[in-house]
Order: sequence, then C-alpha cells, then structure tokens
Amino acid sequence: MTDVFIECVQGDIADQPDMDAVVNAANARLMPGSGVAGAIHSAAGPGLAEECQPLAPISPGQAVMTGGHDLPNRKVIHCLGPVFGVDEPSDRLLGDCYRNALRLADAEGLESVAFPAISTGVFGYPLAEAAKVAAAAIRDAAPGLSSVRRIRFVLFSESDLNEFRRALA
Ligand code: AR6
Repeated sequence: MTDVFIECVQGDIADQPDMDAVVNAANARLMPGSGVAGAIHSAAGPGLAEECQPLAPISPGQAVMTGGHDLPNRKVIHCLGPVFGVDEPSDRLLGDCYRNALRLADAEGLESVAFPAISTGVFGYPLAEAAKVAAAAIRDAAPGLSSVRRIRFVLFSESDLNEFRRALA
C-alpha cells in the first residue's frame, strides 16, 4: 500500500495539465454532452468521440479508459454516474464510478487522477451527499492502489469545493 495524497481545487476538469488522467462525467453513449462531457470532448477534439464509439454503451457505475487526444492528459476515464432517483441504489453506483476509475488507472500504472463531482449536474445528485459517497469510495479504494498516489477533485463552484473539503476532512 502507498500513501495517497487527496486534494480539492476549484477549476475546470479540462484544464488539469499536471494529471495523468482526468475523469469524464459521461453519458451512456460516451458522446459529447453538456457540462464536464462538453468541456472534455471540446478540449480533446473529435478523435476522442471516435475512440469512444466502440466502447459504448456503458452502464451506471461502469468506467472505461481512452487516450487523452488533444487534452494535456495521457488518459481519459469515462464514468457513467447514476441519474439520481432513477438508477438505484444510487449511492453504490456512484461509489462504483470512483472505485472502477481508480482500479483502471492503477492497472494502467498511472500516478495521478482528477475527478469532477460525477452525477451532481444534469444527473441531479445532491452535492453534499455525492461528496460523502466520493470520500467513502476513495477511502475504500486507497489501500488497494499501487501506482496511483495523487487524487484531485475539481469542483466548479466555491460552495461545491467547500462541501468536498468537508466530506474529505
Ligand atoms: N469542470 C469541472 N466541473 C464541471 C465542469 C468543468 N468543466 N462543468 C460542469 N462541472 P455534469 P452529470 C460540474 O452535468 O451530472 C452531460 O450532458 C457541474 O457543476 O457534467 O454526471 C453528459 O453527457 C456538476 O457539479 O455531469 C451526461 O448526459 C458536475 O461537474 C450528463 O451530463 C457534474 O455535472 C452527466 O451528468
């Protein structure tokens, strides 16, 4: 087991040049969308959607990995979060996104992974609850990691940042 450093920053998930991988809050078809998926696909360029096509569809809780294309990151890990109130049990499915993304990153030998607050935009998951699920999933997964040493949560607003900091404290 290695020590894993966890931090929270306010910013744009598509502008994290010092991380090996960024995580996309994807849709099942792995196509460009709004929010995180829009930012990641527009920064990565059309090659990302092309690489995604044969990997789709994915189901809630699942994660798949692609190259970073024009992003400054080596890899993109695409997670489909649960739609709150529809995909149940939503807390387990949301936790699975974080656990599966970290497992893929570790299997690839990556050192650093940046996550957005999966499911808390279009998919309607309450931010404070999502932050608690993310924190618990990271605590679950950390002891099993061998290459991943840095995990960053990238939050859009200051209030979201404070909520994640509280959950991880
Ligand atoms: N960087 C960091 N966080 C962001 C960014 C950004 N560039 N843009 C938005 N957020 P969402 P979901 C925050 O909707 O809920 C898409 O259309 C945002 O404030 O991106 O998992 C896909 O195609 C919110 O807190 O993801 C799917 O259909 C969080 O990131 C669907 O939305 C997640 O918001 C996925 O919905």
